[in-house]
Amino acid sequence: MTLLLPALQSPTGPAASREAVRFGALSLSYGELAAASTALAARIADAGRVAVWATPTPETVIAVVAALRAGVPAVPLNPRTGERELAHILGDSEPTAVLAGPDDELPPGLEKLRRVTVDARAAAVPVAPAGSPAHGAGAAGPDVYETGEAGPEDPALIVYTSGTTGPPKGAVLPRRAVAASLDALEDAWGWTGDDVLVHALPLFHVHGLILGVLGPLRRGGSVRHLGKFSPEGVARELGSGGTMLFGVPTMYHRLAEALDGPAGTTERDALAGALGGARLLVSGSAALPVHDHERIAAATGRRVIERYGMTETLMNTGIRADGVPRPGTVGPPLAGVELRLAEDDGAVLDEPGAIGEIQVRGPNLFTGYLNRPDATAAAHTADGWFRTGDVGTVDPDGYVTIVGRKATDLIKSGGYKIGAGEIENVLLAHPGVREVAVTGEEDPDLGERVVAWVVATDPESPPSPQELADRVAAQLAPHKRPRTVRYLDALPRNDLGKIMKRSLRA
Ligand code: MCA
Ligand code: AMP
Repeated sequence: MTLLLPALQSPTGPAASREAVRFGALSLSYGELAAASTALAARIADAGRVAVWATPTPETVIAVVAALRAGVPAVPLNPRTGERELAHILGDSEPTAVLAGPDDELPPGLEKLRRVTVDARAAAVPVAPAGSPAHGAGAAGPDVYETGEAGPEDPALIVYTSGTTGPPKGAVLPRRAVAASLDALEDAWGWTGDDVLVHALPLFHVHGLILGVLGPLRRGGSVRHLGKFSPEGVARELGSGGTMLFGVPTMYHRLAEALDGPAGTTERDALAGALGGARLLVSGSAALPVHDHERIAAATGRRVIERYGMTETLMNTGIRADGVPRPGTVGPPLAGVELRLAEDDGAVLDEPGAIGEIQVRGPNLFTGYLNRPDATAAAHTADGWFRTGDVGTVDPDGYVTIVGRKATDLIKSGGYKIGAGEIENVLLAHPGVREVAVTGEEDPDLGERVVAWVVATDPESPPSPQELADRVAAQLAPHKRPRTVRYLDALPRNDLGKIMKRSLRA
């Protein structure tokens, strides 16, 4: 079969000494990453399925690459996942081992698993000259892993994603989808091994892990991860060799804010210069407001381009590097992706200007939700198209604009998808909460912010916003915590007793 990561197969000479990943002061060459992942692949070859404690570190890169090269499906875990969500993910995906760094403190839920320690410091040895049998270049050996054990339909990764109700579902992403989506982006963006990608995205979602790490590695290029997002970090890395920046709209909003200061301050000018000098600034995971598009273009002379994806589909559309950037749109379908609009009753819409649900088909799609044939079936039409739940229009030249989303119970905050139902379930379990409804409210920084509307058991002493936020952070994840709590005497309900969330928002 075609290799997922050919540049890591048996790199020698200059290909082996090329930088693959850099996290702060720690850098791994292709030779070092090949050697470390080959050694780790051997240790997990019989693991069945592995969990990866996906901190923003080179250890996560080694772990995921090793799993891919061994043909072992990997489940990336958000290291901040709370108790309840972690228990669900482990129970559902049943990994036999967890791959983690030497200093990671793992929560009790993971103690039952075999711990496999990944140490990037031990991997980052000087690269030996070409032909030498020692470290780096030579140590990977000839075609030891990724040699046909795993086929294109075999799962590469299982990535958990929230729905409107219930706990997150594991999207099973086959090797074929990862390869197809990354190659479509190569075509759209002229993405090559000479590119140096800069980002600060978490490594447990598609954006940061598949696009942000496997993307550069598939091309034989490099990625520099900032560890934590900051405009200074972006300026530093783009100003010293970075060619592309990937981020969520919240990050671009923060860059736009940093650029808003008066010209002439050193930091602001360094940032404007670094962004202006990049080959490609790409935003995704949520809509980037036109105002932020314009502020960045005005300050840097460079346009941010958007691409539209989803955990289940990987990338669907994108503005091409050689295309016309049009703020507010997400560009035409990528190579190999079929896209159509449909009505609620399934009727396909093809008249100009029609608004409908975006449905997609192509080699970029997942194979299904783990252990959830019901949910997998519900997400597809009878004729095999995936229902994204996003509502959009298609211009005559094929450019897609997303105008909304079918489900009101999904919130996109900071680029994270969050289900209202999962938060409501956690808050309802608090003895001080009698009733609760969770909604998303517009937020200039996060896009949407999680808001909890609470009817307290004892209105005289309701649980504090902090207490409720902490509870959600501890049970689910910090990014799901309500940022605003509003107290009510009763929730608005219709005649059938259903909570009317739209009137709450109004
Ligand atoms: C605050 N914190 C808490 C609490 N309150 N921790 C525990 N309990 C609490 N009550 C901590 C947080 O852990 C964090 O710690 C710090 O306070 C700030 O957290 P937060 O407010 O959540 O951070 P933020 O500033 O709002 O983060 C903005 C962000 C982030 C950096 C833009 O939202 C982000 O990384 N988003 C990326 C999401 C993403 O990659 N989505 C892709 C999925 P500390 O200070 O130590 O950090 S979509 C996808 O993959 C599809 C395919 C696509 O199209 O891309
Ligand atoms: P997730 O389920 O976390 O993978 O998020 C996927 C969702 O993010 C999509 O269904 C869209 O609603 C949204 N999304 C991703 N990229 C964009 C974009 N460029 N513009 C608007 N929404 C986007």
